[in-house]
Amino acid sequence: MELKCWVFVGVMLMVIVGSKGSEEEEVTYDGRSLIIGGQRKLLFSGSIHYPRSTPEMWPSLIAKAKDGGLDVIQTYVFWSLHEPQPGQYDFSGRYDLVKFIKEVQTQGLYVCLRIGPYIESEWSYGGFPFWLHDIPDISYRTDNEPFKFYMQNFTTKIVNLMKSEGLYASQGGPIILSQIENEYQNVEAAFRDKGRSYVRWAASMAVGLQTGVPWVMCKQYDAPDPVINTCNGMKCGETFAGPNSPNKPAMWTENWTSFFQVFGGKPYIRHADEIAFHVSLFIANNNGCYVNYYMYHGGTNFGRTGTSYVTTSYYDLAPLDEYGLIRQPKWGHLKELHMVIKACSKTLLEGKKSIVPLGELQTAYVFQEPSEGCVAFLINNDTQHSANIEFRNNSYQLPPKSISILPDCLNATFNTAKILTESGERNARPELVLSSATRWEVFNELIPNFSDTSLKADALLEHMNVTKDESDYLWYSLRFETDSSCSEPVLHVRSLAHIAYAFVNGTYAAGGAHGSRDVKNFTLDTPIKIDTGMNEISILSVMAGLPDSGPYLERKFAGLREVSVRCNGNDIYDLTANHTWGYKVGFLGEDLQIYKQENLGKVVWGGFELSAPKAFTWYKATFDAPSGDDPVALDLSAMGKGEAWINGQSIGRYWVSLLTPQGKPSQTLYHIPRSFLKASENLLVLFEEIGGNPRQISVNTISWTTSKSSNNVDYTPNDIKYLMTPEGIHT
Ligand SMILES: *[C@@H]1O[C@H](CO)[C@@H](O)[C@H](O)[C@H]1NC(C)=O
Ligand SMILES: *[C@@H]1O[C@H](CO)[C@@H](O)[C@H](O)[C@H]1NC(C)=O
Ligand SMILES: *[C@@H]1O[C@H](CO)[C@@H](O)[C@H](O)[C@H]1NC(C)=O
Ligand SMILES: *[C@@H]1O[C@H](CO)[C@@H](O)[C@H](O)[C@H]1NC(C)=O
Ligand SMILES: *[C@@H]1O[C@H](CO)[C@@H](O)[C@H](O)[C@H]1NC(C)=O
Ligand SMILES: *[C@@H]1O[C@H](CO)[C@@H](O)[C@H](O)[C@H]1NC(C)=O
Ligand SMILES: *[C@@H]1O[C@H](CO)[C@@H](O)[C@H](O)[C@H]1NC(C)=O
Ligand SMILES: *[C@@H]1O[C@H](CO)[C@@H](O)[C@H](O)[C@H]1NC(C)=O
Ligand SMILES: *[C@@H]1O[C@H](CO)[C@@H](O)[C@H](O)[C@H]1NC(C)=O
Ligand SMILES: CC(=O)N[C@H]1CO[C@H](CO)[C@@H](O)[C@@H]1O
Repeated sequence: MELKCWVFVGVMLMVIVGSKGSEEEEVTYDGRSLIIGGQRKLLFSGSIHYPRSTPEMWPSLIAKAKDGGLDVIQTYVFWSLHEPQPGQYDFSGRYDLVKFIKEVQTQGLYVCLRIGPYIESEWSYGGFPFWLHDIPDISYRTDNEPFKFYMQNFTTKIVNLMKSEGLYASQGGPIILSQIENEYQNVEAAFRDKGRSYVRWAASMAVGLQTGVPWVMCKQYDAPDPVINTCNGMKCGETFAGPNSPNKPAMWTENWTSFFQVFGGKPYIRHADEIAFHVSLFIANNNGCYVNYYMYHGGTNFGRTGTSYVTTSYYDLAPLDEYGLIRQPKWGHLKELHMVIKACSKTLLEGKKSIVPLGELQTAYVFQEPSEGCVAFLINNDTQHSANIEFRNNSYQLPPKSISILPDCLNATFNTAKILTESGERNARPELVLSSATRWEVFNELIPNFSDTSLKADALLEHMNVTKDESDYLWYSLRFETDSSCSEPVLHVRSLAHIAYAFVNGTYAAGGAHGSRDVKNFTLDTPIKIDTGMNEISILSVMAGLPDSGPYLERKFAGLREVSVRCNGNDIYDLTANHTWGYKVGFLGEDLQIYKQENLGKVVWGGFELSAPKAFTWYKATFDAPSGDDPVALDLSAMGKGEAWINGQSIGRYWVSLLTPQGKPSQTLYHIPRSFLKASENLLVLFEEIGGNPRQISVNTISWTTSKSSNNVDYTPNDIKYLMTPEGIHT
C-alpha cells in the first residue's frame, strides 16, 4: 500500500508533463495550494527574464526548464524598456513579452507574470523609466497621485495587452499568477501611513483589473486580501512566517539559486545540495506548494540595463548558465528532486502532516493520506555529523545537513546531499584572436573644456538629473584662476557616482577613483599642475548603472559633491559653490552612434599603435563568426572598462580593471548572442575608458563537458577552462 506513491511515478509524470491545454481554467487557492481547473497543484517555477536573452534563445531555455522539471516560468515586466517615453510603447525583439509568453504556452508550461511595475531585479532604476523622475511632485512607491497615475496606467496597459491576447488562464492562456509591487516591506516603514495606504491602493487597483487569476505580493507580510503574501530569500523553510491568512497557501517567489555578482565583489556560490535542502524543507515544514528559482536562467544585462556595479553576466551560476547551457550538477540534482516530489504531490497536498522527533537535531515530517499514500522527509539539521536514525522500525543514514525523501515512507529515494548527477566543467575555446595590428582602427575622444559645455550652473548638479540616463558619463568643467600662492596643488574630489577621472588643461591628471556597491562615497585626490592665471579643470563622473532600490529613489543623489584645490594641505580654493560649472553629457561617439555601421564614417578613424594606448578611445575591428552552434563570448581580459557593441547592438558594459578581493576581474568573458552575428565581417566596436590591448581580445565558443573532479563542484564565473591558450592562434 505504501509503495503506491512510488509506483505512481510513471503515470504522474506523464500527466504533469504536457498537461497544459488551452481550455479556460479557473485559478483559485486555499490554505494548502493553488487550485487550477479544480486541481490542487504543487508547482516548481523558474525565473527567466525575456530581455536578458534573445527570442532565438527562448525556445531552448524554456525546453530545458521543462526538462528540468519546472511547471511555471516566472518573469518580471520591464517598464523602462516598454515605455521609453510616456505613452510610447515598445514590444519588439527582445522586448516581445507576448511572444515569450506564447512560447511558454506552446511548450505546455504556466506563467507567473510579475508586473511590479517596480521590479528592482538589479535592473537600472529598478525598472522605472527615467522620465518618471521629471513628473512634477512625484514620489515613487507611496500614496502619491502622480506616481499612482503612471503605475496604474502601465499596469493597466500590460493587463489589457495580456487580455487582448487571451493569455490569462481564465481565458485559456498560461498565466496563473500576477505580481503587483515587489518586496515593498523593505521600504514601507519609510513612508509611514502613506506606505500602508499605498499597499492597500496597489492591491485593490490590481484586483480591480479583473485578470481572473490571483495576485501575489512578495515579501509583504500585510498583503491585503485576496492578494497572497509570498516569501523571497534563500531559506524560506526557516525564515518565512507563513501566509497572513489561513486561507492562503505558502509560496516562495524567489529562492535565490546563487546571488547576483557585482564588479569588484566577492563571488557568491550556492551549491546544489544546499538549494535542494531548503526547497525540501519549505515543502515539508511550511507546506510549501510553489517554489520559484531566482534565477533559473539569469542571462545578460545587455546595453546599460544593469544596476549600479552589477556585472553584465547575470546569475551565471543558475541551473542554466548565462549562455543558456545546462550547469551540472545543479540542473540535474534539482531535476531529480522535482521528479521525486511531483511523484508524490497528491499525498503531500492531501495528506495529514505529523512531525516526529528522531533525535536532537533530526526530525521526520510525515504526510499520510487516510487510506493509502505516505511520504516522509527525514531531516538531519546537524551541519557536522551524519546521523543514524530509526524511522518506522527501519534505520536510515542521513548525511550532515540533509533531507532524505521517502515517497512511500520506506524507501529513501532521494537525499539532498547525495548528488548523483555528474559535475560539469565549462570550457572556452578561443576560435580566433584579433591580434592583427591592421585589423584595428581607433578614434580618440577630446577632453571638453568649459567653453565646450552647453549647460552652466553655479553649483555641482546631481548626475542623473543632467544625463537623464542617456549616457553613463557626465562632464563637470570649470575655468579656474589662481594667484601665485598655491604650491604643491592637490585636486580633491568627493563623489557619490561610481568613478571619477580628472583633467587639467586637457591633460589627464588622475583617473579611475571609484566607489563600490557597498561604499558609495569616494574621493579622488591627485597632485596637479596649475599655472598662475587661467586653468581648465574637467572632471568626468561615471555611473555604471542607476540605483535600483531603497525608498525615495527619485531623490537619490549621484555625482560630484565637493571639489577643491588644496595648497600645502589646506583647502584654498573651494570650487563646490560660488563657481560656474559647465556640463556636458556623454561623448561625441555616443551622440553619433559610431558603433553602428552606417555611422562609422562620421568620425575619422586612425591606425592602432600599441605603444600609445589612450583613455577614452573607440576601437573597431571586424571578425568572422566561429562555425557551429555553440554560444560565443569575447574575452576582454586585456581591456579596462567600457562598453562593447557587435553589429550595432550593445552586449553590455565590461569592467575588467576592478578586481575582486581575490585579485581577479569579476568578469572577463562577455556573451555575444548568436543572433547578433552574421557569418562574416561582424563589426566589433569598443569604447574604452582606461586603455588596454585589443590585440589580445579573443572570440571564444563555450561548451560544457563532464568533469573528472568530484561532484557538487560549482565554478565561479571566471573558473573557465581554456581549451587552448588564446596566444596559440592568430589571424
Ligand atoms: C496612459 O497615459 C497615456 C499618456 O501618457 C494615455 O494616452 C493613455 O490613455 C493612458 N492609459 C490609461 C489606461 O490610462
Ligand atoms: C537548523 O539549525 C539552524 C541553526 O541552528 C536553525 O537556525 C534552523 O532553524 C534549524 N532548521 C531546522 C529545520 O530545524
Ligand atoms: C515497529 O516494531 C514494533 C515492535 O517490533 C511494532 O509494535 C510496531 O508496530 C512497528 N511499527 C511500525 C510502524 O511498523
Ligand atoms: C527503492 O527505490 C529505488 C529507486 O530509487 C529502487 O531501485 C529500489 O528497488 C527501491 N527499494 C525498495 C526496497 O523498494
Ligand atoms: C582645452 O584647453 C586646453 C588648453 O587650454 C587645450 O589644450 C585643449 O585642446 C582644449 N580642449 C578642447 C576640447 O578644446
Ligand atoms: C533637476 O534639474 C532641474 C533643472 O534642469 C531642476 O529644476 C530640478 O530641481 C532638478 N531636480 C533634482 C531632483 O535635482
Ligand atoms: C561621505 O563622506 C563625507 C566626508 O567624509 C561625509 O561627510 C559624508 O557624510 C559621507 N556621505 C555619505 C553618504 O556617506
Ligand atoms: C592652462 O591653459 C592656460 C591657457 O588656456 C594657460 O594659461 C595655463 O598656463 C595652462 N596651465 C598649465 C599648467 O599648462
Ligand atoms: C558663496 O558665496 C556666499 C555669498 O556670497 C557666501 O555666503 C558663501 O560663504 C560662499 N561659499 C563658499 C563655499 O565660498
Ligand atoms: C526571507 C529569507 O530567507 N531571507 C534570507 C535570504 O538570504 C539572505 C542571505 O543569505 C538572508 O540574510 C535572509 O535572511
